[in-house]
Amino acid sequence: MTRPADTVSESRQWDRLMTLARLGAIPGDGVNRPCLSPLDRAARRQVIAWAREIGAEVSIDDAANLFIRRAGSDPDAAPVLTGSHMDSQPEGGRFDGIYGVIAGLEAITALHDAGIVTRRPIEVVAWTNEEGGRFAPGCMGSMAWAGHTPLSAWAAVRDPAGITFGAALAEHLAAEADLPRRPLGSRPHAYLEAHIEQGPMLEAAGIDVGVVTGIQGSRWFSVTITGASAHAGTAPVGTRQDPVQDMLRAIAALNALTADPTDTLRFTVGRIDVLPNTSNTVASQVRFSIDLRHPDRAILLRTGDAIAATITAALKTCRAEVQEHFHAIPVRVAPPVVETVAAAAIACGHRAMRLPSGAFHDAQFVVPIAPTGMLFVPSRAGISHNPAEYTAPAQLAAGTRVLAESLARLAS
Ligand code: HGY
Ligand code: MN
Ligand code: MN
Repeated sequence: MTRPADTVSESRQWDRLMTLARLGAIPGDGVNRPCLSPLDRAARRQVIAWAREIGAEVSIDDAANLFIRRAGSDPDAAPVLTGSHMDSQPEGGRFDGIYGVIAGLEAITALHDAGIVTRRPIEVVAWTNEEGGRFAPGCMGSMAWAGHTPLSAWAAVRDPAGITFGAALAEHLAAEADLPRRPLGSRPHAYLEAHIEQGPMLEAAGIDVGVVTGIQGSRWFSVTITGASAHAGTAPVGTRQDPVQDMLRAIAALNALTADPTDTLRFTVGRIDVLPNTSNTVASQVRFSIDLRHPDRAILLRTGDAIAATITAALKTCRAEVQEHFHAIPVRVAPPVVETVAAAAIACGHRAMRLPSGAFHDAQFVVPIAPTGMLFVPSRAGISHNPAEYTAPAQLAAGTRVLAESLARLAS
């Protein structure tokens, strides 16, 4: 009897990933494909075309989450959901997110080719704006779908060009008005997301498939420090209200707050905007981002809740405003899905290891809705959010074979 894994095609999957990598290609084999952009829509149209080749139904919801549904023998059964995201970081790689969507498509294509009809329908989802690179925060599509945060909460969020999320979403939904619309939110039987590890553990262990046991928590803050612009030549340093200098004091204090000899806590300032951003004017205002992560909820809460006071105490001449705009608590992955993936890996003849996820994922927001799991494939040198991100075709195919086997088990 043909097993789902037998008809997974390494070359078809690789060719599809490379076709999509050309939509937003940047030097160094990277990709810049912002969410809700014309490039994002072109990539979605290509995936829709591939989906329709096997008779899958396509639909979108009010958050523009894209769903590809392969029918099961019981149309009323709750579907098994898989997928990931198609948007990338501004200097992203060819595999972050898109691998999970293409792997899900490859898995249902393999089932189609094998003539296997599962009892439950299987749906492949492409979540809107997982990265948060264009519109912060990330995971807007999955948070709206899960009822975690209403879409309206982000309508006024602006991208670097000043376009609001609300306007970009409206434009996108108009461009995809030909696609059937489905209600926002559903209750799948289970959710399983395939993703690159974005870390070094699988490669270091020489193992091809990771069974994710948990996803650490992430909190994003936006800090605005306001001073007073002044002439760089005439304003005495002693009388300045210079937000750049106070930002340095604040970041030094935050480094002390987040210092961790075990190197478990993650504190990152990745974005700094200076106004008016000219060399001969003392800045009037500085805005910077904070990305804080930890697997332990208590530590994440305690450290994150101390950020505002730490900044205020560090400032000398300016005032600060701190806003939290992303709060993803650490989650453990459901044992039934973990066990299914571990058993599927054995059935496919692949060694698997259990490991936590340092990156956040849409799966984090599906956890309260349905039994949720993730499987990882290795990242070369652990590199991600970087054009050099790479996973070999055979490793991607190994992950997809385990995904196909897992989905078939969950859907039967
Ligand atoms: O930032 C993250 O953890 C994810 O890769 N977007
Ligand atoms: Mn990702
Ligand atoms: Mn990412």
